[in-house]
Parts: sequence; C-alpha cells; structure tokens
Amino acid sequence: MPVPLLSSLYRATDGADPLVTVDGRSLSREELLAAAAAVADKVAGARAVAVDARPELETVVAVVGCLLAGVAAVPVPADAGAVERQHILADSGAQLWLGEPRADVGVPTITVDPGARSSSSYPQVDPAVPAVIIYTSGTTGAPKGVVLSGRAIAASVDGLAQAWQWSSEDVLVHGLPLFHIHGLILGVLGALRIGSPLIHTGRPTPQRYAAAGGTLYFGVPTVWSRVCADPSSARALSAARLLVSGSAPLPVPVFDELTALTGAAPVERYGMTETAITVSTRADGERRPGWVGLPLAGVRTRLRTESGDLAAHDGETLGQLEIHSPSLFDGYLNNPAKTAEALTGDGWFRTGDIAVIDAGGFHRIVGRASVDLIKSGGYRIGAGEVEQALLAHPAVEEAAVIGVPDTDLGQRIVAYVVGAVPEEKSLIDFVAGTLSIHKRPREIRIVDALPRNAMGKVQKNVLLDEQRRSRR
Ligand code: MLC
Ligand code: AMP
Repeated sequence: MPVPLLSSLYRATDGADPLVTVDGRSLSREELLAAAAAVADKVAGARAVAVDARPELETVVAVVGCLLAGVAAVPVPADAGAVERQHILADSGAQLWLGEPRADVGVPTITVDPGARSSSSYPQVDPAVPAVIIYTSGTTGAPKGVVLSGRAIAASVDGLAQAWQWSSEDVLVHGLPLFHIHGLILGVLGALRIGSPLIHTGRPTPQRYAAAGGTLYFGVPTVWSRVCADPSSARALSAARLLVSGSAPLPVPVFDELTALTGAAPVERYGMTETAITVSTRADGERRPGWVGLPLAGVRTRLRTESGDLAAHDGETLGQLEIHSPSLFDGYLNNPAKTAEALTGDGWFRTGDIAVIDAGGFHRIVGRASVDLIKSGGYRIGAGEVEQALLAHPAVEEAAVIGVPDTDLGQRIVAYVVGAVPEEKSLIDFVAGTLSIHKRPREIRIVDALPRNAMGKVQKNVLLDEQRRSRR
C-alpha cells in the first residue's frame, strides 16, 4: 500500500501545535484536516477545480481539500490578468472556483473557510490520478497545463527528503508564490508529506525570513540576493540548518556572500514544472558554487549534443539535458502533440536546458537552448506570450521581447515595440492587466523597425547585443 501523498496529516500528533502558518494565521494538523475535509465535501466528484492561489491560508486549505477528494487542483496565479485567468479556467475545464467571488469567473464559486470543520473521511486516492495541474509557459503561445500525479509529487519530495535529511524535526520557512511547484508542491505539499511545520511568510522578504526562525528555508536566487543586501537579516539565518536555492541559476557572488554572511553554503537544486525537482546538492555532500549537484534517488540524466549524439559526462561537454524520473508529469493537458514533442522515444523528458555533467555526476546548468524562454525572479515567462499581449494593444504594430541579464531578477523583460505608443507605463500596465503582473516588461524601447533577417525573422541576438553594448 503506497503512503498517502500528505502522509503527515494522518500521523497522530499531540496537541494543537501549528502545522501550517501563512502570513501569521495557523492551523494544527487536526484543524487543517477538518477544514480541508469541509472543502472536499463540496468539491468531491468534480474533475478539476480552480484555486485562487493567493499567499493565504485559504489556498493551502483549498488545495489539500482537493487532494483529499481526489480532484485535480488548478492553482490560478494570484497576480493573473484577465486573459491569463480566462485561459487557465477554459483550458483546464475547471468546474468550480475556490476563492473569493469574481465577476469574470463563470463557474460556481465556493469560498474557503479555514475555520470550517468536517469529520468526513475520504479513502486513499489512487496515486496515479492527476493531483495538480500547473500552468507554465512555453516559448510561444499561451501557458500549458502540466498534469502532475500524486505519485510524481511523492517521488520528488521523497528524493529531496533523502538528499536534505528533511524530517518532521525541521521547520520549513518560505514566502514563495503558491501557484508553482517551488512554493506549492515542495513548499506546501512537501512539508505536509514530511510533517515539518511550515511557516509561509506571505512575502519572501529578508526581514520576514529572519523573523521566522526556521531550520530549512526555500528561496529563488532573487530572494537570496535580497537577503544578502540586508546583512542583519542574513546573519539571523545562520541558525538555520539548510538554505536552499532553486528555480533559476544562483549567481556565484550571491552563493559566496550568503556563505560568508550565514556561515554555511546554500544547497542548490534544479527542477522544472514538468519533471519536479530532479537534481540537488546534499545536506552532507559537496556544495559547489554554480553547480546544482547529483540526481535524486530514482532519477537518471543524460546530455544530448546538437547532432543528436549523447555527450560525455566530462564536466566540459555541453548538451541538452534529458531526464528520466518517477517524478515526470503525465503530459500537457489537452495537448498530446506538445507532450510528444517534449519526450524522447524512450520516455525521457527534453528539458531544453543546456548543461554539463562531470565524471562524479555533478550537474551545472549553463543556460536555456532557446532565448525565448525567460526566467525573471524565478518565474518562467515565454517571450511569445508577452509579444502576443503587446500586439493586442491598439497602438502596437510589432513587438519583440528579450530577457536581459539583471543582477536582481536574473533576467529582466525588455520589449522592443514599433508603433505610436503613448507612454511606456501604460503599455507595461496593459501587459500586467491582461497576462499577469510578473510577466510585465520592466522596460519598453520604442523603435522605428525591428532588426529582421532575409526571411523576415526578428534577430533577437541583435537586440541582445545592443543591450550588452548599452550596459557597458
Ligand atoms: C508593479 N506592481 C504592479 C505593477 N507593477 N501592479 C500592477 N500593475 C503594474 N504595472 C506591484 C505588484 O503587484 C507588487 O505589489 C509589487 O508591485 C512588486 O511586484 P514585483 O516588482 O513584480 O515584485 P518583485 O519584487 O520583483 O518580486 C520578486 C520576487 C518574485 C522574488 C518576490 O519574483 C517572486 O516571488 N518570485 C518567485 C517565483 C517562483 O516561485 N518561481 C518558481 C517557479 S517553479 P504587491 O503589493 O503585491 O507587492 C520552478 C521549478 C523549480 O522554477 O525548480 O523550482
Ligand atoms: P519552471 O518551468 O518554472 O518550473 O522552470 C524550470 C526552469 O528553471 C528550468 O528549465 C531551468 O531553466 C530553471 N531552473 C530551475 N532550477 C534551476 C537551478 N537551480 N539553476 C539553474 N536553472 C534552474
């Protein structure tokens, strides 16, 4: 009999100690189970349910309720604009909206009450059924729904528990968004599987991290670089057992500074929505700046060169990273063609990341194969979706979007636009309001024409070169 995904919820513990705290509001194990059962009572029988995934206790109760009932939870980004929200609702076929009522949501709404209690008990859910559907960006088009089973999530969390010696003795702290795998899958479902109390800080600010007093901390590199910029908060984290970075490359200077300020090197781990977390450095192993470590238990990795051959694991030869893992997704929802494209004939996932692997099995992520997949603040953003959003503005005739290196965000979205655009800010707000706030360009450059090659294709390298020159 497999262990239920949220196994710690079924482990009798004494007392009313908080198991989950979000922005100062807490629930004990028993309270969470009973509040989530009240949600399960209302959603049972649905196929998929949308969750308004704000950084609030309600989101945790809603997602756990869906999992109890065996209903796929579809977290909707808290900062989603109208077009993105409608796309997720329509594409996922969500039958209910768990959240505050909204005029633009056409399915029945159920408000979530963390104070509700139900004594219903639910049979163990088949680990093969979809547990969550998370929308993530590709290079072009609207975000795709990544279907993750309970089995895949459990495999990734168990691999990390082993690598990090993550146990119920840990207190996990983070303040990451609750609509991606980092904050939601690892940061909430992971904690509930392991049984380590979670303190979600509402926002991932250095001061809130410092005040939380945990043993295990999660952050994206932008969070860690902001922690380093606040040395007294950074020093307060020296009492923690592990600081973990992921979702984007941790710059070596940030790794070094964090090590100097806290007295311990951060642990880095690598993952993707489609694969969950697959590679990590170990609590008791080497932590090498710029490298993300070894495959988790059950994970196999390989590199493929441009010519299609397998690349040597010699620490130097670059290749596209492919992954075989029990934590792989079940496919993109409603999109068998894209699913087939993403997998090799023998069932390995093509990550689209360029990497090297050394003879000892250590991995270094060198970059993305495509310039059109941007990582900004740890968020994955497709250049194509931002370009489409810009083109929907009546004043925009042409648009090209690039990710420019940025010390705070890793990459910053810059949009080159042709058209009689009234002012930059209105265009930025337009994208923030249709797509989502975190996908807005940080800078708009209005130009007479975009550089194109003989085939008419925009030469993004020319734009990137121009940015490089202007930063010198
Ligand atoms: C700014 N704001 C606007 C706006 N411009 N609001 C409306 N319209 C506009 N035009 C407001 C925002 O609402 C927000 O308000 C505030 O300005 C700050 O927004 P921001 O500048 O975008 O936030 P920022 O400080 O840059 O955020 C940094 C960050 C964030 C690190 C906190 O990028 C973040 O949370 N990143 C984590 C992403 C993540 O979890 N990725 C994991 C993907 S999974 P207010 O009031 O709300 O503050 C993955 C796999 C793996 O990658 O391996 O893990
Ligand atoms: P997402 O789809 O949002 O889950 O983003 C996955 C992508 O984030 C990967 O394909 C990588 O490009 C990037 N990523 C995640 N973790 C790391 C890491 N530790 N180092 C470098 N890149 C990372």
